[in-house]
Amino acid sequence: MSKQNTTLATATATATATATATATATAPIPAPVTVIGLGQMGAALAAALLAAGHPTTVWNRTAQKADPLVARGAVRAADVAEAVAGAELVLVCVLDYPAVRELLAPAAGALRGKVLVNLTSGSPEQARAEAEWAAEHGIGYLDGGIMTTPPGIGDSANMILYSGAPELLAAHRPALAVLGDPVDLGADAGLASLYDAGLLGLMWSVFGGWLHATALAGADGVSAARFTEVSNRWLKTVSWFMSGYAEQIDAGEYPGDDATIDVQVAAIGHLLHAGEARGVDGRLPRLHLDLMRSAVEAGHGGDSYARLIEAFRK
Ligand code: FVH
Repeated sequence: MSKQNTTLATATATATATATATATATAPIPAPVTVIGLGQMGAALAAALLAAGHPTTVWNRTAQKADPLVARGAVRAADVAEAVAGAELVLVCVLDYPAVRELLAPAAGALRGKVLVNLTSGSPEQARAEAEWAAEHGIGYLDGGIMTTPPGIGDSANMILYSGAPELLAAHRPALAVLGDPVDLGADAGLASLYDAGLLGLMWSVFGGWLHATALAGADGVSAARFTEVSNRWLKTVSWFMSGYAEQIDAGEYPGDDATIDVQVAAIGHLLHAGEARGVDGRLPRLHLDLMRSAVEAGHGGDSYARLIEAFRK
């Protein structure tokens, strides 16, 4: 080896050793976390935390649901107060908000000074009431909306929506990021539930349209898999339309310079006709037609589809 190469090799080895030592020195030690509620979702949350090396304390009303997690290293608490004592960060994921309050009210003293992250689904009003209850008891509060199912926990491609004190999310981001990509919606604790409810509505509308269209294509022998390949590409274009329409909605102006509602009323006629000819249920496209007609009757047929926001605002 030439002198120049020897020097380069030595420098590279030194840099690698330094980088490894620095990484080792700065690698955050996974913080302890408590998980209350070990249904399908709570168990997935606890499993992801354990897999990432977080000391994890668990509690569930039906105690044996903790067994598989205890076998993987979780600590089983005897009751909620003992569970809460196990960590500064406490996640709760049970059936509904009444169950959350029923569980946590007797442990309010033990929760004081800790951070409660409520990943139970509920309404914005319930979330705001829970945040108030937590504040009254000196408990830090974040409300969360999990935008995936249990198998999707631990995948950063999936969002978990948070609202409540942003500084608490910032402080506990490393642990929460283990569960999914944390999305900060701001200080109003109700927003995670509001977004969650709205996004589920969006999902059901998409599912409905996709199932209707899949039935239509299937009537002529197209497999669901083949039709869905094309549908998924189409959804990317649709999301592009949505971004443009969102700007129109925020501006309160709906120029029909791409496709007018009048044109779409005519187009939906083809969908209805194709469905009728194949015996496919037409309730969903008729609902869309109904909404479009209300805009046309109000004199907005020349506007973009985004104008229909007004039908929903009523
Ligand atoms: N599963 C999902 O895909 C969704 C994704 C989005 C978020 N949701 C919400 O998460 C909450 C829990 O859902 P889950 O799927 O874990 O539900 P289950 O498997 O049915 O587990 C329910 C747990 O709740 C406990 N529980 C129910 N009532 C009480 C109560 N009164 N006191 C104490 N615990 C209670 C139940 O305990 P046990 O029956 O095992 O004893 C389970 O731990 C939910 O808000 C979803 O909307 C999940």
